[in-house]
Amino acid sequence: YAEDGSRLWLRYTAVDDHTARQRTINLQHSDAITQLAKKELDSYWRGPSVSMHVDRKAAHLKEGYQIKAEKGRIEICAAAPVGLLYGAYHLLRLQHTGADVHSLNVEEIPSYDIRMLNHWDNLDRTVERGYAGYSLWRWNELPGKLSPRYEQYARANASIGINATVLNNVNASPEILTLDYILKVKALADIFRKYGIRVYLSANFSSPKVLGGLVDADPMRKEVKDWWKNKVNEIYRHIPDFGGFLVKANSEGQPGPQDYGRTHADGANMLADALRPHGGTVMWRAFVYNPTQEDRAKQAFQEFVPLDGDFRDNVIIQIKNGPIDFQPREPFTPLFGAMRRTPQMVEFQITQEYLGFSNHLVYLAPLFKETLDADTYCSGAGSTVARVTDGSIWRQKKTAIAAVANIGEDRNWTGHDFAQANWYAYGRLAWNHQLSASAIAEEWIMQTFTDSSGFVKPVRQMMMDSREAAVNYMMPLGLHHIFAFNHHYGPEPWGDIQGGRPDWMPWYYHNADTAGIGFDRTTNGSNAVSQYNEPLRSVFNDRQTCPENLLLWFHHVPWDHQMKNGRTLWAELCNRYDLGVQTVREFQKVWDRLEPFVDKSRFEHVQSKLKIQTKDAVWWRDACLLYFQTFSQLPIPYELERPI
Ligand code: GCW
Repeated sequence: YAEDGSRLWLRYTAVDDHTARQRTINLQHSDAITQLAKKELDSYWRGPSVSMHVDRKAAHLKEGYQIKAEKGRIEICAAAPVGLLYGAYHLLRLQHTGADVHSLNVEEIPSYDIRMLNHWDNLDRTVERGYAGYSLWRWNELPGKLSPRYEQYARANASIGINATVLNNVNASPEILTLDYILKVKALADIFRKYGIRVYLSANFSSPKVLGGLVDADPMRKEVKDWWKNKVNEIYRHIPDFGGFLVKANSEGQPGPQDYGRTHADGANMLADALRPHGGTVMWRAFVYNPTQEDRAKQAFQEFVPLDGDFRDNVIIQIKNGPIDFQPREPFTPLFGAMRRTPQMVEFQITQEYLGFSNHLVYLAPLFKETLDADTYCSGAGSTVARVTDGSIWRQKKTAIAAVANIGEDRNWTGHDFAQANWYAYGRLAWNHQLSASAIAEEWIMQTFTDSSGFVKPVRQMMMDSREAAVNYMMPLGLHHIFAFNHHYGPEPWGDIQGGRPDWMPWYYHNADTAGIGFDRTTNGSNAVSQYNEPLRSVFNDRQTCPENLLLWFHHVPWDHQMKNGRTLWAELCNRYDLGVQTVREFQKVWDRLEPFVDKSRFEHVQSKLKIQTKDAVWWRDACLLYFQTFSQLPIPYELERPI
């Protein structure tokens, strides 16, 4: 059949009867999930016999597993059936990546309890910031007709350990909570359950008013609380393992508790109380800002830190990795580690809203790792964002991590074949945040394309270089948010004249003038540096010690400032932009040489996407440099390719 990328990284080949007779797959349980684990191994496992058992005493494994290979047999042990399923997928991954499966001694315990995808899918099947076609969820056909892709989706997620999904956009339509939709959601939940996946929903805070006809949605009023309790009970009657709610409140025009003079904690706690008897969780987002604020980067911290200790223990504050909005590079959000008595989780974005949509090859694991490994110093050195959120610094009842999905109805799920790697990498890091970006890339390539080293090595290198390349041709040295106002695809550092909102004017972020460029967030500027713990505060505050890849995030820097490599800021800016372009041109050459390793259809797909990426990189470089040059009044160095 035509290769269309639809099989993702799940390209197992079925074993023949002879192989199947050579080994057995034994179970000590017969629940649906364990049966599924057996079915996967029966169909695809070509190694020694496997026996699987659940050991309730092994509770420390959580949803993890142990795999031991001894005397020609493999044993998988887990505390729960889903651990066996994950163990089975791990074996298949090892088989596919050429590991020696005859001597294994593996223990894997997931880094986070809840490993979640957030879909920004609307009920009309458009996807906010989605670049892979319409939503997978065919609401008009549900619950009667079930697309085969629901199960394929669940299997792909289970194979990398994802166990939770929020089906609808955080800009939530209240309608999702009507009985009609609850029954549609139930149909999906029934499929996903077999794969260990729980369903969550984004809730619109005004639902009691819009759906229930109440006069308001004030979280302190009894009628409102009762409405939510009844609604939650209704959901659990149909979906007994419903996960809970994700809420975007008082942000970008969404309703919330502040509409009634209440706090985020008042709002979150009301929902948490309704969910508590059923074991449900509230993910309350910290992505809040007010367009007139002097520095948007400071606002989440300002609003949430004073509420520390006020939230119920089944509320988790969901915080974007950076303080602005999924930019190509941001420092970590200083809210991480700033609330000792409030569970926190990271929200990443897999969909490439600010990274060239599904046109640019940008491997995101290095970006994810940069945040997870960032040291907050909240409890001394080594207090990384990963450790702040995984419960190892401060205990949390449940730990979680989320990312905005890049999945749609496209045959290859994600638009760009290489964007599948970002879904994969997110899942693997949610399972184990210690894995390296490069190791994940390698296992993804081997499973998705081929294990020939002539292919794996150059492709891994290209993936590993790709995020920095995008930073270079879009926003090097700490520049941020100079995107076109509406669509966020191309450059618009000159600003959208009709846009109106001051914080959406790109010059607000880059502040270029004849003296220099960059956003002064030092103690002399917006003082956002003060939200970071020492030593970061001082390191960021001083132009000489601030990491150069964040220089213009924290400083307004003169054009003739001398960089560590001896170039002036202007020359280095030109150099970076051009380097970004040249790197993507190299990607084209690398890919062209790999034609013999790849099927025609995926080869050509990626080849044409790389053409677009190169063209866009040139566009970014030329637009930004020619615009910034009107302030710097300096020539673009002759050794670089010159804007046309
Ligand atoms: O990144 C921005 C997007 C909005 C999005 C918002 C959010 C869902 O531009 O489209 O809305 O963030 O995260 O809430």
